[in-house]
Amino acid sequence: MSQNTGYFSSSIPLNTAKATTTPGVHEADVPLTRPTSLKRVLSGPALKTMLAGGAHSQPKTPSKDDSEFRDYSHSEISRDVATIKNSVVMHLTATFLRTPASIDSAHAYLASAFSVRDRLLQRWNLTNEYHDKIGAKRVYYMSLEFLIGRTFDNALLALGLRQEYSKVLGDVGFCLEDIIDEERDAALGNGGLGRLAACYVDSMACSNYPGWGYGLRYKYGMFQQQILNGYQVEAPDCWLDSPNPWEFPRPDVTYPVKFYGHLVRDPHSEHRFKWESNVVYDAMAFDVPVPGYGTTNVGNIRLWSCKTNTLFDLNKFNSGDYQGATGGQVAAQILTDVLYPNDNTNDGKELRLRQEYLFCSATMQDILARFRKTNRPLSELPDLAAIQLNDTHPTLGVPELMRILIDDEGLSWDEAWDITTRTFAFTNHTILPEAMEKWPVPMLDKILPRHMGIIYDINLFFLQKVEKQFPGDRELLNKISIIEESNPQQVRMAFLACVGSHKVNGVAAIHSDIIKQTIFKDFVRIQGEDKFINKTNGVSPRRWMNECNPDMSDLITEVVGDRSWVNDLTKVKQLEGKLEDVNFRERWWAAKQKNKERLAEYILTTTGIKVSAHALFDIQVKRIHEYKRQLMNIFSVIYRYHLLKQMSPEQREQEVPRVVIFAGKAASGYWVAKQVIKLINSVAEVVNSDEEIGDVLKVVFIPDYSVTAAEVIIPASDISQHISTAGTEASGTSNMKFVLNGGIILGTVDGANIEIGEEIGEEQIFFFGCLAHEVEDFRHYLRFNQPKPDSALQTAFDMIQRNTFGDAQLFQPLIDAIMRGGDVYLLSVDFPSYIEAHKAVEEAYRSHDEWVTKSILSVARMAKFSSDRSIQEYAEEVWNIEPQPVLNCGL
Ligand code: NBG
Repeated sequence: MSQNTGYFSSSIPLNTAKATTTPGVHEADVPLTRPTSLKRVLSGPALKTMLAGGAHSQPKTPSKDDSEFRDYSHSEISRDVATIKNSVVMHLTATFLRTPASIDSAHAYLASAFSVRDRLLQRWNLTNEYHDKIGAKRVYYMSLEFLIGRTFDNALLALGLRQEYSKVLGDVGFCLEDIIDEERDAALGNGGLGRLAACYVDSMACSNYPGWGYGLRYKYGMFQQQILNGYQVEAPDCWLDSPNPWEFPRPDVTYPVKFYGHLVRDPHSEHRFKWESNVVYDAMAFDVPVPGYGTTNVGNIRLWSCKTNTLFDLNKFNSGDYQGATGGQVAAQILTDVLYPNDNTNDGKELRLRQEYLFCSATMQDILARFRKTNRPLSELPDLAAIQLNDTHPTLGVPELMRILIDDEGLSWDEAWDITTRTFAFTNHTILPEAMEKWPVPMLDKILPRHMGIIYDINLFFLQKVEKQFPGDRELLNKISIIEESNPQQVRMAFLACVGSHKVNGVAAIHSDIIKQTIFKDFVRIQGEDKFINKTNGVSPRRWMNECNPDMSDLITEVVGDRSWVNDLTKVKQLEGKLEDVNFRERWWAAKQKNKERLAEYILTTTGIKVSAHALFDIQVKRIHEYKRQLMNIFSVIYRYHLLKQMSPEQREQEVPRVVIFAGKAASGYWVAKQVIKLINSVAEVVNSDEEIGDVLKVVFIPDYSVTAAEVIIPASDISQHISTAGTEASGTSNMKFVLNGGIILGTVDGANIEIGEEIGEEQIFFFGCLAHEVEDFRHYLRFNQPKPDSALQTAFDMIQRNTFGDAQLFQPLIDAIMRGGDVYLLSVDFPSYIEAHKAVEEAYRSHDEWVTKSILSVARMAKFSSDRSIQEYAEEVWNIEPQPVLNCGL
């Protein structure tokens, strides 16, 4: 913890205040004139006055047409170091009660972050005020997960204030990088789906689209993963223990959300009901600003937290029943306490259903409250609001909107249904059967009786329509019914989302095709091809290049001429012109090498393992899941170890040294995935301590994978592995991040790997394995026949079974899943071509020149995978919204 001494005595002369332009930030964004009160620089005597509480003029309460207020908002971003320093000092003293002797890096971070947030707040207000004023149509991106990671550095870069803050912190004895490290990740998501949501709100802000994310404010985010004796151990992630500068509590934005109870039919209407219940919780909003890079627009993620103070029972407390007094609070609070740690699995817990409903109900009420302010008829809701369902988790939004429109607003069923289906669109993110959300009818009926009724009606009217379209086809009706006729009956949420939406999309071309041929096959026939589209995922170049890979970013900036590529990734194409430039190539590689050294350092700190930064870095980081086949990777490592052990020292010298790096969390209840982690760590222990092997092979499992860890790991890859069984990984997004950072993919013909290959050229990617259309035949064969592992895979099995990596019994179930369990993920089928692909990688890596060419070409051709492109496609083809830059608002 660094201590500060000279902070309060420093004095900055007024004339240092100077506005400078920052690449990527528009001229007009830089304030030229500011109200006098803000020009005051609080140094020396002024600071003393401020500390005495005298220099603070009260903020003006704005009226709607207060143009002075708007000017103030618009010009607030000041770049002069003195002003920044004043605001940091102000927060240190006034917000955090620090004295010169008690400033540590944690508080230096908080004060700096709060001062950045003040700036964002001004822009946030202006953005929303402007979008309201012009009656802009907004998109609402509903997602149970937002894997945001850190915000401070991202905000500094977006506002173009990184150097200034570095200077301010440097002046008082802190290093910006250390201060950045004080921030805890907002880990409100499991993996790709949640990170995608974060990239999408970033792109909306940067591309000036009026749009908000909606989600839940979990008290405990994604658990912290510790590795003890090679096993994963979960610890709670208490990320809200210290103040969170990146949220604004909004006690005034609170909605009641009902559960349980009973229904009373409206005597005057067939479809209207009154829903009565005593179980009513309050959902309160917290707003998380999303900084826009190179624009004054600021996006927003509104997260709901279950508010509990109204549930405190004073009567019970007064009569001495303390537990009873707080019982209601405990029951409510738990709703937004934890994020379910399942990626691509649905465990059907009642609490999760209640979470989903709290989220959907509060969000629908909020969207309608905003809409009502426009005084336009409800039939025009789809002209002002587009709602995107990020997977099926927010699907209860459909019956909830129907309920409000019919029961509260008095609309007819047909009117309500028309509005609902024109408002919602749905993204499917998986076809794994275990991930398909289904809720037992009795559970839904008990918790949400009105919604169950509405779902029955939606289903009835849908089936009646289909019956007319395809008379007599009973089997078809059974197949497409929203209610599955199992015991008990289940509500198929994917079908409900599909029927309730005007567009359905998958997340990569192959995946969108697969859903049309499998789960939605009959829906395509009934509702028409046009409804089913593809929107290939993307990643934010702000975080996944500009922020995490500064050296390569500087090189790109040099080639492009400015930093505008950060908001227009098509410009990286210009890198191709540098392919023959020897000096450029060397600097490119130096940037990669520096990233590898940074990762080697990180590995040493987090695991104690020393790796050579000159080895080939071979990385697989993602959630641990059977379909992602980390097991196949570690089997190949075992085989490599075996080969190395057979060699003479001279032969080993000739090998390409390799560091195989794993990271990723397993869902706490996913036993197989946890055994895979144990196996990786057991292999690592043996290999890393084998002196004969030395640096030729190292195996590392980096604990507690997170967005922040990814920002260190991804830029350092030579090879990254994306090796899911063909047809199982809907898209993948880390594959995009790795290639964008100059790494090469070793992967299957699956998800977005395919489109990446198409864009960058097949010479730049190492494909292997069977194809998606072959998978069913192989699975069918293996259901009735024992797999025949090739000699390489058999060698890996044998080594495990000879207790080379500890007690073989621990790992036998992993082998059994292949040899006796039908090898569902086709490891035995793909292993030979996987080993061949590894050989090809090695050959290519030996030719350094060839490798550098691949690396530069790959980055140059990655424009398609910017999330800005994805968002633009959604905006134009699904949401029908336009960019609305606040800078052009003329205020
Ligand atoms: C995941 C897929 C990934 C995909 C992300 C984002 C779920 C349900 N699906 O392949 O497995 O990249 O979604 O679309 O988490």
